[in-house]
Amino acid sequence: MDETGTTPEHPMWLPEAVFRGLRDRTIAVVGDDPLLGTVRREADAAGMTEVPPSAEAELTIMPVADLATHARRIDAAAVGDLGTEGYAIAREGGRTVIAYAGAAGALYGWFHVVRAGLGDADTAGGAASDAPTVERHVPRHSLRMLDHWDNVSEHPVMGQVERGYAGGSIFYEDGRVREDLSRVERYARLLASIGVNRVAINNVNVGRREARLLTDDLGEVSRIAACFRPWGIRVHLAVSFASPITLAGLPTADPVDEAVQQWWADAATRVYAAIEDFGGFLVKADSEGQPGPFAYGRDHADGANMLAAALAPHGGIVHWRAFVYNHRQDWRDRSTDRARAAYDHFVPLDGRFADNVILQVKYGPLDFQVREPVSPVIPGLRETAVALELQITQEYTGQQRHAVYLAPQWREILEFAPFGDSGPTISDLSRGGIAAVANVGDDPFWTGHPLAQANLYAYGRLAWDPSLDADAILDEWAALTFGDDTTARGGIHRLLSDSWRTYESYTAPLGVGFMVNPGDHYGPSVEGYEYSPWGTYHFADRDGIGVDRTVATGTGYAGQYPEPWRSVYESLDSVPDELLLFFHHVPYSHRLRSGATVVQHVYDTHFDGVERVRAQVALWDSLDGRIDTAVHRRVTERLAEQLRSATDWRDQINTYFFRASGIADERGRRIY
Ligand code: GCV
Repeated sequence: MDETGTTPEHPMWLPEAVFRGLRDRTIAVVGDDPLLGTVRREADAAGMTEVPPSAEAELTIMPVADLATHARRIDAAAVGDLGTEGYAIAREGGRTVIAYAGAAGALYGWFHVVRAGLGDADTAGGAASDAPTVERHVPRHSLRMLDHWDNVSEHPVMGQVERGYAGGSIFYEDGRVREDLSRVERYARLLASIGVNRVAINNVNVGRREARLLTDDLGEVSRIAACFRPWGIRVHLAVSFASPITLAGLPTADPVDEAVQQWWADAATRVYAAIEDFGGFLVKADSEGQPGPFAYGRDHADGANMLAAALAPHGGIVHWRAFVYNHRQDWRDRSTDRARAAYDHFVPLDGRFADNVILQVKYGPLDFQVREPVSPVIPGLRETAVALELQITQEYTGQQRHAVYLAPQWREILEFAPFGDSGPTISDLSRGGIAAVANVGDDPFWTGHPLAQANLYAYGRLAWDPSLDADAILDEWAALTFGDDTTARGGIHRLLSDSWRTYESYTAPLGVGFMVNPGDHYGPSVEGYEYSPWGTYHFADRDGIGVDRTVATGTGYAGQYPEPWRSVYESLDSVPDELLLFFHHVPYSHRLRSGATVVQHVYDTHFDGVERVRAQVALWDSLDGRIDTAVHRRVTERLAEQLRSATDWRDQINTYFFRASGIADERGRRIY
C-alpha cells in the first residue's frame, strides 16, 4: 500500500531492476523512424549513454543496409531477409549489434537485449578481427493480436470487461474513453516487449454504445491509437454488422445493398482520415445474438467481403470470426452438434473470401475448454487466411482465481499436425496470424491473479515463436518479474509449470467439457448446461457418459478431420484418453488406454488434483518474505479460493459419477 491507501500498479515484467545491466553502457542508434525514437527514449530511461555510431559502442542498432559500414564486419548475407519486423543480433568482444530491416525490428531487438542482457562489460573492447556470429529473429506470425472484450459502459450482466477477471477496462471509464490514458501507454510498452503488434480495443459483442466508437468517437479512438503507435501496435475495432441501421438509420444492413456498401466505404474512409495506421475491423456475426448476413439470406463470404472492400483501399483487414452456431438448440435434438457448426458454415465458403479477410477460429470446436480437440476448420480451409484464436482471459480455466499457466496448452495446439506428423502444424496453417482474448484490467496487478501475467507474457512470446519451450518462457517471465532470487523463481516454476494439467485434473474429465455454472462459467455444475439451449451436453445416464461424435454411429464430427486424425478419433482403440468423452459415449467401466476405468480415473484425478493444489498452497507459503508483500498476499488469497473451489469440484464431480454409476472408489476414499 502507498500513502493514499491504494496498492500501486505492479510493474509486470519490466520493473526497473531489469534495466540494471544497461545503466551507463553506450548505445549508438542509426535511423530516424519514430520507432527508433522510442528505442532512444528507452535507452535513455535505462541510463544508457548515446554515442555516435562507431565500432566502440557497446550496443549499436542499425539498418541491415548499413552493416557494411560497421567496423566489426558483420556478414549481411548471414543476416538475410528480416522482413519488416525481424532483427539480427551479432555479438563479439563485449559489443552487440542489432541489425534491422524495418524499424519495428529495432524495437523488438531492443527488447531482446533487455531480456537477454548486454553481456559482460569487462570483455568490451575486444579485437575487431573476427566477424561475429549472427543470430536471426524473425516472427513466425506477422499478425500477433490481442482482442479486448471491453465495453465502453458497464454491461448489466457481463460487467465492463466481458469475461474479464481483472477489474474494469484500461481504456474506458464512466461510459467514455478515459481522460488519462497513461496506463494504456505502459500497457503498449509491455505488449511491444513481447512482440504483440495489433490490439482490438472493444468487445466482439458490440452494443449500441460501443458501435459508436466507429463514428462519433473516432477522435477518442485516435487518442488510444496514439498510445500504441510509438510501440509498433495498430488498433482495430470490433464493429456491429447492423451499424448502417443502428448508427445511420438505413432500412437494411444487407451486404449486397449499394447504400449499405457505400456506408461502410465512407465509414472506413473516415476512420483512416483520423487514424492513418488503423488495423481493421473484427466481426462476430450471426453468433449469440449478434447481427449478421443470415438475416438477408446472404452467407458469411458476402458479409465479410463487403467489409473487406470498404477497407481494402486503405490497407485494412477484416478479422471475421468463425464462432457461428445455433445457441437456441433444443437439447432433445440429438442430430445437431454444436462442435460441427463452424466447419459446416465456413469450409464450403473456402476460396470465396477476399484477400484481406482473415477467418478467426477458436482453437477448439466448442468454446475455450480446458481440453478440446483442435478445430478441424483450420486444416479445412485451404484457400482462406486463418488466424488461430486463443483465450488468455481464463473464462473456463479458473477466472484468474486459479493459478493456471496456459502456455503448455497453447504449445500442444500450435504444434498439432492435422495431416500427420510430416505435415504442417496449426501454427504453419495459421497464415493469418494469432489472436487471443486479453486478460488485463485496471486491477493493481493488471491481471487480478498476479501469476496470470505469465499467460499474457507467454502468449506474446509464442505468437512470435511458437517453438519456444513453455517452461523456458515461464522461467524468462519469472526472472524478469521477480528478479534474482532463484528460490523464489524455482518455486514459481514448480507452482505454475504443470498447473494447466492440475486444473484439468479436478474439473470436467476426459475432454467432456463444460460442467460449469451457466452464466458466469465459474465453479462446478455438472448438469448446468445439460438441458439448456447452448448445445454443450455430456449425456450422462446410469450407464455411461460422453458424446458420440463418430461417423459410424454419432454426429459425424470426427469426419471433419483429415486422416490420420479422423480414424484416430473415430476408434475407441486409438482416441487419446484425454479426449475420450469428447468423441465417444462409453460405459463408466470402459477401460482407458492408461488401464484405469473411466469412473476410477475420475476419482483418482479429482482426489489427486486437490492434493496438488494443497501442495501449491504450501509451496507459496514457503516463499513468504521472498516476494513483494502485496503480490504475495494477493496470490495467497487466490490460492485459498482455488483450494476451496478445487475441493468443491472434486466433491461434486466424484459424487455425481458415484451416484450415476453406482461404482465405488477402489481405494475407498470419501465420496458424498
Ligand atoms: C464475447 C463465449 C463467451 C462469451 C463470448 C463468446 C465469444 O460464449 O461465454 O462471453 O462473447 O464466447 O467468443 O464471442
